[in-house]
Amino acid sequence: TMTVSANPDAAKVTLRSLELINQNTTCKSVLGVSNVSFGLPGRDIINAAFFAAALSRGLSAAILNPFSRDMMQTYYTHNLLGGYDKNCKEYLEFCEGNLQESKATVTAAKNEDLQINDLKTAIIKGFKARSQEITKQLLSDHDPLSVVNDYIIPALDTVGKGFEQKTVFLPQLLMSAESAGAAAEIIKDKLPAKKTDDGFVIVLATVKGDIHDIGKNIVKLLLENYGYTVVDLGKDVEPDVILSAVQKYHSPLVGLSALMTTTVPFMEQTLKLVHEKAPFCKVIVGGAVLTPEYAKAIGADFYASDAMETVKCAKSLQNK
Ligand code: B1M
Repeated sequence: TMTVSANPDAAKVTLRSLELINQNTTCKSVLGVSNVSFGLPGRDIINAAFFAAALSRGLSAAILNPFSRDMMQTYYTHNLLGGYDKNCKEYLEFCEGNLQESKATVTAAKNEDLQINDLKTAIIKGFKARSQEITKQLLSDHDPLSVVNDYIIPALDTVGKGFEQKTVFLPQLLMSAESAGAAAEIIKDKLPAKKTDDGFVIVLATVKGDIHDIGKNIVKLLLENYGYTVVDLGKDVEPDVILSAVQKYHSPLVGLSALMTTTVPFMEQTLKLVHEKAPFCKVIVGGAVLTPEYAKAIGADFYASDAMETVKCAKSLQNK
């Protein structure tokens, strides 16, 4: 490219050339980006804008200063916006200041998952396959519920705190959630559902507006392992859908899960609807956001702090 300080059309010609090469050939391109700003002040500003324009016209490779924050910012943002950066991983690492190092460091980081032997760390880092492998190992000498309580929940609590403090971002939260879900899948195989057909059907749902379902799924897992038939309505479930299921199965117990302050009102709404239209059914509530006092205040019949509490509650109700 020629410098715009000498020719106002210089950048335009280069960009148009890139566009034509990209559209009409399979040929790759390489560009010495900074020539464009020769002779002007604030060169990084011009270079970064030109680089972004060139990338969007199909530039394959660039010669640039990798220590320029503006240039690398443009590079990672382009990959992010172009959909080349899965889970926004490289962008987030760049923002944390980790990615300005050599390629060797990046490669080492990519192999990092293999060196992690602790389930909590694997979940926090969002290494799904590694989380599953470590869970399998843990289950050889740990009780499945202790894996949930001592590793999975603390890992998610750490990520949740980071999210609140803005040191962890949504794509990372999602990766951790996926890793935790994958670990729970392994536990599911260790806690197979036992079938007892006594008509005691428990309906479970995460309430309207709420998509957090890891906790509810663990509750389901344990209830089934204790022989209960569970009808799982999933997440973000409307109150009337929950009521219909309760009526359909003449269920003596419905379990509602909510994890956000914004969705607890829907829990209350569902609870009232069930009490009014299906008085034979007791309501048990749970989820990190709830306290026993709050559960009582919204009129729940039972509160469960964890999955085992739910089983205990179902047993006491069944034995009445
Ligand atoms: Co989000 N999220 N999240 N999240 N998330 C929380 C809940 C939050 C506290 C994080 C934070 O800011 N610290 C915060 C809520 C703040 C608030 O309202 N007070 C939050 C937010 C804000 C959000 C979004 C709005 C973020 C955004 O988009 N900007 C968004 C919400 C979208 C929506 O729901 N509409 C969102 C999204 C997500 C992910 C999708 C990334 C993912 C969920 C994936 C999934 O569930 N499939 C996620 C996660 C993983 C979390 C945290 C980190 C972990 C939740 C979890 O799974 N815990 C969470 C922070 C935290 O809780 N520390 C957070 C582990 C699970 C086993 O525990 O669910 O409590 P828990 O279940 C326990 C017990 O509570 C009990 O038994 C279980 C097993 O022991 N239990 C029951 C639960 N339900 C029960 C029902 C019962 C009985 C017992 O009935 C029978």
